[in-house]
Amino acid sequence: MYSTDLRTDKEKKSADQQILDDAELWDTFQARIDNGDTIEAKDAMPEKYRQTLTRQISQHAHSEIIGQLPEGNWVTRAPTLKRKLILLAKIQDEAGHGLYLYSAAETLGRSRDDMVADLLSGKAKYSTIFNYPTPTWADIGTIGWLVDGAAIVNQIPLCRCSYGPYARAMVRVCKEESFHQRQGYEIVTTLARGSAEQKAMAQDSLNRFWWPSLMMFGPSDSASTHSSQNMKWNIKRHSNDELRQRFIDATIPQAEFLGLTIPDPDLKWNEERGSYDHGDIDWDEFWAVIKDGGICGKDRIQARRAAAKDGVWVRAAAEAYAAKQSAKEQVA
Ligand code: FAQ
Repeated sequence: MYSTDLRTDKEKKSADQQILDDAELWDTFQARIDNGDTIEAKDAMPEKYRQTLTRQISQHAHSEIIGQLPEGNWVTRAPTLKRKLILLAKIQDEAGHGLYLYSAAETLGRSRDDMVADLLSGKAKYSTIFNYPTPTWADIGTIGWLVDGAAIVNQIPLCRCSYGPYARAMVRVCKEESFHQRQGYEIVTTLARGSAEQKAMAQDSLNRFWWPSLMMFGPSDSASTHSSQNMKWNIKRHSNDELRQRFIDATIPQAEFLGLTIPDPDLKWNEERGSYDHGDIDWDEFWAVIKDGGICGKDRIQARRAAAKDGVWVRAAAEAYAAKQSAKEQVA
């Protein structure tokens, strides 16, 4: 399709040249970061900065797109017309987030087609949370409450990320995620205040999604390969464990308010730290889901491959239309 990398070929070459040759560039670049500057698409930047951002933003975009699938499972079975409309709107928002993010990543020089090809071939990562199934309606509430909740805690600091196009995309994404979180919490509240069966359904969903939601923040700091460099570059502002702890501390009172139990017997308020201590996260499960796709990984990729195939004619029509319009403009 179309690249939104805004640089001319000459500018790309000269930026690349600078990156390779100019050790001073690293110092100048770091000084700009330390000064709190925003880096824009046309600015010279170390190749590693470009690569790690392309990696993170494209994984983020893939997560938004794949993230539509667990919820899409409930569009035809939402309990009321109103719930169905809200769910459809939320899923559409996730598609929009994917598009802003692919566009932000394209400004770094990779085409959307290439990034999507990596997703469809199974090469690219996306958040492990979306490889868990959604067998009950309560899961739609829990996804909004916990998954969007975790996404907000993780993404608010990204609104101050040093790379301008990503930071700006995150501002709008976060506003929409806040609304998603509230609609999810409202569904869970309705279930928790409903019949014994409905409350049990909400509890069961919390039991299944709690630990995978904690894994959304990435591996523990000691196992995180990118954190220290990315924090130096102001891409990340906080470590994985720090954000995970923030999410846990914010979510426990919400569960208490609902009369639901967080499935962690080791949760305990730590007076000294002013924070909750929690039990061990099963990192073997996390890495296994990354490696093998867990319960739903194969289905998720299969669904995206089918959508890409079914959409060939739509993309061809859009390209033909764009070509016609541009030919018309040239004549006029
Ligand atoms: N799943 O060195 P780190 C959403 C990988 S959007 C899979 O700590 P980093 C909206 C990581 O890529 C959810 N892989 O990496 C929604 C790296 O592998 P690599 C997505 C993971 O980048 C809601 C390796 O482990 N959000 O929920 C995961 O510094 C509801 C080592 O890790 C974002 O993408 C994982 N959970 O920190 C949609 C936010 N965690 O690339 C629909 C932006 C780590 O070297 C419905 N991303 N890995 O092969 C970030 O903030 C960061 O990239 C982290 C990971 C925090 C995810």
